Amino acid sequence: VLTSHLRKSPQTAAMASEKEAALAASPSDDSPTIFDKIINKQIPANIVYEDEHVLAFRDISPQAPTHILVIPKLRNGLTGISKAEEKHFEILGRLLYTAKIVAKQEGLDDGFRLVINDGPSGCQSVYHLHIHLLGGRQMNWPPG
Ligand code: TR5
Repeated sequence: VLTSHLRKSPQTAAMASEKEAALAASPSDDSPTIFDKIINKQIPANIVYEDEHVLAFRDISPQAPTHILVIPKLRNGLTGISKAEEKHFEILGRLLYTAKIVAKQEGLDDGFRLVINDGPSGCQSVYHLHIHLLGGRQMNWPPG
């Protein structure tokens, strides 16, 4: 009874587990991630866009009606945006441009949000650079 008011709503619980996953992930780890298995088609994903350089697929735990991850096929040291160097200029441009193409493909004509989480404080849980494309609902500001 005492704790009933402290029970987590499904949304709060999801946020907590995402944060837990982020804090459990190791930022310095350069080993393969789950995204390599998606790129190599070793595990299934709902792919919405693919070309030679970029892959976009639906997030397994969507935080909006449309929630897609846009990733480079070749990580090339880009475990996160904080690791970006000049050699990544081209792929960074491709990722942003692809996010726009996919937003259009998804019919997000009224607006959308792109997010890059970085490091534990940024709530990053997978250390292979990815842009979150979120849309299909009204976003709020500031983000949590
Ligand atoms: O927290 P950050 O910004 O690192 O984002 C990682 C995202 O990857 C989260 O939104 C997860 O929900 C998502 N994710 C994690 C897995 C996964 C996925 N999206 C699609 N398919 C997935 N598989 C098969 N396995 C995951 N562990």
